[in-house]
Amino acid sequence: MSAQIPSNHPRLKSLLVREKLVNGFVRGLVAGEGLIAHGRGEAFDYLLGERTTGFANLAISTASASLLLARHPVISVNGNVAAICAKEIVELGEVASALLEVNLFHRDERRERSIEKELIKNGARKVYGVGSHASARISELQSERRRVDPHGIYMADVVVVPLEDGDRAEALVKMGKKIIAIDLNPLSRTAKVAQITIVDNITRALPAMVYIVRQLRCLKDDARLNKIIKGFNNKENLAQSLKIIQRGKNAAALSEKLQ
Ligand code: PTJ
Repeated sequence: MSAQIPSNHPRLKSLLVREKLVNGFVRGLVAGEGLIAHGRGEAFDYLLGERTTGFANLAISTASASLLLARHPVISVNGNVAAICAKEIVELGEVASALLEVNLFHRDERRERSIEKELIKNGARKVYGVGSHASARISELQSERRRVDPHGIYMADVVVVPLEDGDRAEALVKMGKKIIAIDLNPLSRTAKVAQITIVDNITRALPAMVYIVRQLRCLKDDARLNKIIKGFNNKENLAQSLKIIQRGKNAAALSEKLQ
C-alpha cells in the first residue's frame, strides 16, 4: 500500500483498488482506457451504495449454478480484471473448474503475456488465448476481440465476461453461448444482452461467487441448480438494480456514512 493513503481514510478500499489499477497500468497489464472504464464503474458503484444488493446476490447464485452445470465453462480475463482481482479470478476458475482465457478489447500481445504471467503468479495452471493460441475467429465481430482460443471461448458453453464491451457479448450469445456478465452499469449493452448479469463491483462479486460455488458444489444436486437458474429473470433483475439507483437511498446512506 502506498504511504500516501492513510489507513484510516474513509475511502480506503476504493483508493486501494485505484492504486492496484494504476500499478497495473504501469506494469503493462491495464490499457489506458481501462482507467477511464473503472471511473464509470465507480460512479455506478457509489449510486448502488457500494454494497452487494439482494438482486446482485440472486444473479451470483444463478451464475454459480450455471457454472457448475456447464460442460465447458470459460472465464474471460482483461487488463482491469488481472490488475484488481487476479487471485480471486484464478480461485473462481479452480472452484468452478473453468478455464481462464485472456481476451482483450485493446489487443496487444505484450499485455496478453503480462496478464498471463500475473494469472500464473496468482496460481493459474494454464492460461488460454495468448498470442497465436487465439487462432479461432468469431465471425460476427469486427474488433480484435474476434480472435479467441479454439480450445477456450470458441468451444465454451458458458462464458463469464467481467467488465466487457457489448459487441462481443452479443456475438457470443448469437453463437449459442450462455453469458454471465459482471458489470456495475445495469444499462450497458453487455448487461442487457447477457443471460445473467451481476450488477456489482467485481471486487465484491468474485469472492461471493467463489463462496457460493463451493456451497452449491457440496450439495451435488443438479435439480436444485436447475431450479435456481429457472427462477431467474435477467431483465427483471436489471430493472430492480436500476430502481435502487433511481431511488437513491443506498447512495444517500453511503454519503451519510462518509461524512
Ligand atoms: O483490457 P482491455 O483491452 O480488454 O480493455 C478493458 C476495458 C474495460 C477498457 C474494455 O473492456 C472496455 O472498454 O469496457 P467498457 O465498454 O468501458 O465497459 C466496462 C464496463 O465495466 C462499464 O460498464 C463499467 O461500468 C464496468 N465496470 C468498471 N469497473 C468495474 C465495472 N463493473 C464491475 N466492477 C468494476 N470494478
